[in-house]
Amino acid sequence: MTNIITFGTFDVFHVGHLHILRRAKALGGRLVVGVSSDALNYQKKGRYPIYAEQERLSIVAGIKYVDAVFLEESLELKAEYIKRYAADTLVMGDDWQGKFDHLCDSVKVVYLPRTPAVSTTAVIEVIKHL
Ligand code: C2G
Repeated sequence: MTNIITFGTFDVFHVGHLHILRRAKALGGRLVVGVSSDALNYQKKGRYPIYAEQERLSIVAGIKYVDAVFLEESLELKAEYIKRYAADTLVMGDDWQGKFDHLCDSVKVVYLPRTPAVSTTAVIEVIKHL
């Protein structure tokens, strides 16, 4: 059975997030999702997420394509997470194209096209202007 792993913040969960999880699951058997911690998000984006990590973990865990979730605490720990969850395929959106190619000795790395015209930033802008 294929073990697929993917990562993301999934803050203000939207249809782009749903689509990538659906397409990741469609590649094989079991889908495990690393959800970025609040601290990692602060490091990456210079702000804390809208939804706290426990809420984002619960939302992603509730998606029918997802078999298990865990907290992603560092971008540098991908190889360890891949080993821990015995993943054979790593899926990421193509905004990360090439960024994880160095892991190709331990997993098949697949970049899927992002869903166009939907983002958390766009959602925040719409709400700001209501
Ligand atoms: N995504 C997508 N289409 C969109 C928006 C996002 O396919 N319109 C995908 C991204 O490419 C990513 C996943 O949804 O694969 C999660 O996106 P984010 O929550 O923005 O995740 P990010 O902050 O990029 O964190 O270790 C990697 C990071 O944790 C990824």
